[in-house]
Amino acid sequence: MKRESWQGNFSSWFNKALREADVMDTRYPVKGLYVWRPYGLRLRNHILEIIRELLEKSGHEEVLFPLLIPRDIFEKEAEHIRGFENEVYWVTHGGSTKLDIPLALRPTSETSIYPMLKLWIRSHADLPVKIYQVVNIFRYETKMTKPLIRLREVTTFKEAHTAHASREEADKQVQEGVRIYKQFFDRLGIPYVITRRPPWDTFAGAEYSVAFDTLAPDGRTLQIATVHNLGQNFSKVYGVTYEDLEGKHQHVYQTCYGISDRVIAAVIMVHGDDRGLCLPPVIAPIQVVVVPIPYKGQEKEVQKEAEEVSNELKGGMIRAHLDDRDLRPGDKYYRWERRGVPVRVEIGPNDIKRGQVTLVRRDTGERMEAPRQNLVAEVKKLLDGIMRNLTRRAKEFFEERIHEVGDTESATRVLKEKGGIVRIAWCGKESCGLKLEEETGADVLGLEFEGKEVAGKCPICGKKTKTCVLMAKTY
Ligand code: P5A
Ligand code: ZN
Repeated sequence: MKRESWQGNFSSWFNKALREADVMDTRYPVKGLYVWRPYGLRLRNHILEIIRELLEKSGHEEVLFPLLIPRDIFEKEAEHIRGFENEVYWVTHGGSTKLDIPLALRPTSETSIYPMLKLWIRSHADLPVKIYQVVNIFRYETKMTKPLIRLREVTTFKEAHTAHASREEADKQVQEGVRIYKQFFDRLGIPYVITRRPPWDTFAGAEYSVAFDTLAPDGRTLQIATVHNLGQNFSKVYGVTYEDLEGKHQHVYQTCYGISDRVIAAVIMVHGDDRGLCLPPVIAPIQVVVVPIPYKGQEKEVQKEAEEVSNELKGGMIRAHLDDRDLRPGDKYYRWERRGVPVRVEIGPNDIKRGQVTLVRRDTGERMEAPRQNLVAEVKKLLDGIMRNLTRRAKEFFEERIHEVGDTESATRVLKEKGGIVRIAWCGKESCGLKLEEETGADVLGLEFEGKEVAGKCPICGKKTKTCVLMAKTY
């Protein structure tokens, strides 16, 4: 399937794709807030199932904290509040009564969770704590808002928070967080780079931040996950301590990591094409749509066969849907294509006569005939093949857009002409990093998390260096 308009004007492609697939309604009358429609919400929930599974499997327990945070508690950690003060919505009144202490709508939950951790953690035996929640958060974003990508109400904020007895354990936890997100994005076929963010782009209150970025079709990067090492910054402020083996009170070491609706945006934009969504079978709300092609006089027979096929697929644990509405088959094809359903099964009188069905792949448009017997196994094989193809196609697109460059001029040119990500030497000095950004008009994503050492020269100061940064135009 063609990917021309997909690449040409990403913003308009994205909005149209969301609308035509009934994922979201963007007409809600508050800026930065959008409505999930049933099909979109099912897609969202399938994605959540995967991250929940990965978190539970690695020992994280789900919790649920309140939305409101009292101002005095919210404002305790100085760096954190500095990072968020311009983004917080405040509740100041209950009815017409002014509240004694204004309440913040959480922009993230460190400051609501950690005072409670203080109460929960007593001794070293209570550690580590590994919890997560899936909640909405509010951020008064001032950059242009965009459905799923830059929201003022993030509706799908999955945040994990952990507490440990030592710095080493917290460092290890960062690695586990990274591993979990790798598995998550691999399952969705989303390609990524992982970088350690530079100091000026570290999460407010963290010692360091590791981030995942993927690529939009227009060549800009989108940050889709972050993992932060908080050190003892928060535990000191909120008094989160444990008694060690010698009976001494120590502050815990903490990490937190989060993803948002942006991963849903990533699934949609990374795999889509000119006909709209093209969903990975693992998370497609409907994996197979069955469309009867009735001919005069044989409507009953065709309908019966289509019902049987649909039920058989469902019995085989495939998310099948029978579309037997009174519409022309062509209209149905169109509609299910926009919604990204991976496989369409067509059943007409000829198929019945020959003991077969016709299968059509959403990703390639290919039509094929399959024997009616063993249909479940055949369709499962096809769904696996589609998943592999989507993953391969996305990876290819991504890797073609990572460029090695030697100086800021070629960085600027390559980013302008080809988009994507450039890898460029950097001595590690903040002033050189900021200068790199200034001279290229792009952002430093950071040092590659598991990057190889190179022999290079910082293009700003000329100093020899073994490290590279990744840079890109970002969303
Ligand atoms: C980690 C979880 C945090 O808030 N606290 C708990 C830490 N990190 S973060 O980087 O600020 O956010 C985590 C991820 O959420 C996405 N994100 C957003 N998505 C949509 N709209 C927004 N306004 C928005 N802000 C952040 C990013 O993917 C980010 O990496
Ligand atoms: Zn330098």
